[in-house]
Amino acid sequence: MQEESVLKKEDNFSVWYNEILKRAKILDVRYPVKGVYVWYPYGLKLRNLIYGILRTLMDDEHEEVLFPLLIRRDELLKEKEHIKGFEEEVFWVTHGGTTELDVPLALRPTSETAMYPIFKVWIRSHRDLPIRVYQIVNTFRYETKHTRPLIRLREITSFKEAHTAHASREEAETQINKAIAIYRNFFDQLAVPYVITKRPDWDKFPGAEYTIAFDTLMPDGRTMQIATLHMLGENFAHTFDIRYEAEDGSSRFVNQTCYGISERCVAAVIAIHGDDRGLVLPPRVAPIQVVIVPIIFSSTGDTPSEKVKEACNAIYNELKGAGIRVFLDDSPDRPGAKYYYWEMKGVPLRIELGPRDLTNVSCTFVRRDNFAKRQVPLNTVVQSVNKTLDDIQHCLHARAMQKLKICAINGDTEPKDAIREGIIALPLCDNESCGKKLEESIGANVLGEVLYAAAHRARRNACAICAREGEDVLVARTY
Ligand code: P5A
Ligand code: ZN
Repeated sequence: MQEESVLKKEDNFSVWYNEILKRAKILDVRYPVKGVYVWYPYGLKLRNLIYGILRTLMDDEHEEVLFPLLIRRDELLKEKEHIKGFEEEVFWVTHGGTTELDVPLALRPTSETAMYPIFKVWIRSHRDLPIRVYQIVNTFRYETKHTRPLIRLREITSFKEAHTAHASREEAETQINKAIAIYRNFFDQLAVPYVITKRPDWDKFPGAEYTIAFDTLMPDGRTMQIATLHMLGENFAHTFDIRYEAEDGSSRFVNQTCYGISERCVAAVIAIHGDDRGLVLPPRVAPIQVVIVPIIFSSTGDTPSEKVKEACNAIYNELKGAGIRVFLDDSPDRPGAKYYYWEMKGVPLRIELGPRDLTNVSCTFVRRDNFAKRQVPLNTVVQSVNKTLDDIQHCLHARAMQKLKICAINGDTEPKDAIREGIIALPLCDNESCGKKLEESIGANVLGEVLYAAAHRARRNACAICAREGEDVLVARTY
């Protein structure tokens, strides 16, 4: 446990982010392939707790499946719009040993073209619908923009993709709304704030009719897309000939949706809540929720030290019995070094217990989010821990929500200046050329028409570019 310098998150977020991933042992970036990384045990525990929430939410109305990693070239190329969007991003398997393959195989960049030919054979009649499946898999994208751990990967290790097929367009629309509710619930549990927008046509998913996206605001004032939902309509159904026999005997195309989340959700948790001392993890997903640090002044086995150890063990057992993820740090390091270490790891609550606490039949709670300290009687520890963890979860969420402000542009604010701070809202008509012009003039991206943004009321007003009638869109510099 060596002590390292304090990192200023505000000064240089990018340096802070990379250093935290390393110090807190989330991801090892030394793997010698560009854009692919190694999960450390602590990082993977965090990832699994986060994905456990997602899985539970998905399992409610979806069934888990597992499709192959390899996709035949001819299948991948079938949907014209889809492949136009992905052709520059596909990794190809061309050989088996030294033999060239008859049909080159793609490593899935996403699984539409792996799943839908099989949907075709699964779906016969209206009784086979709806299909609602998901999988959590690795996908590969040959990203040419600057790669970043958890954020822009060439191997996405935790791609949660859901795919649905319905008898009617209305049902597909309803499914999109249900999925939005699921994703909102998910990010709320992570205490990650977001805005929801409908992406402009030029930025929709290749092959989709329209795309809805969740974006969060990162500490450097840029937004990161953390989830997307796509209305596919009958596009892929026509390409892959996915039809069902309706009750009246007619043959109809299915309507489809798909929606996905990657380990960017882990990046968001780390980036949004962390501070100059390291990670700050929401209790809901912290691999260790409580760390107990015994305050022992001598190691000679005198009576007070023994009593302190006993009391710490008792608290440990009680908390563990109550289902709390607790760790007792009885290593020989100094308490100060332990505080420093567990703060860096983002443990939400520290319990210190020394001889003086014992005389008061109490222990000391120190919160990771605001460093508030208080004495807690030993006989109320479990309920106090539960209450404090709930409160930390809540406070982290509230604090993060406050940081996600939207600057509504009016006469007094210059978009070019405001965009440096974060997300702006301004009226735009639905003319693509106006959107593109705006993007160029301020060096930012149109996120899209506002579907949800806490504390922002969308306005109708003259388009910021052409003065025709327009409606508020959100605009930001993006990851
Ligand atoms: C939806 C699921 C799809 O691929 N097909 C199945 C649809 N959508 S998407 O927008 O292309 O990707 C879904 C989300 O994954 C994240 N993401 C990435 N994360 C890390 N590294 C990448 N290279 C990467 N590419 C996409 C984004 O959050 C995106 O919204
Ligand atoms: Zn316009």
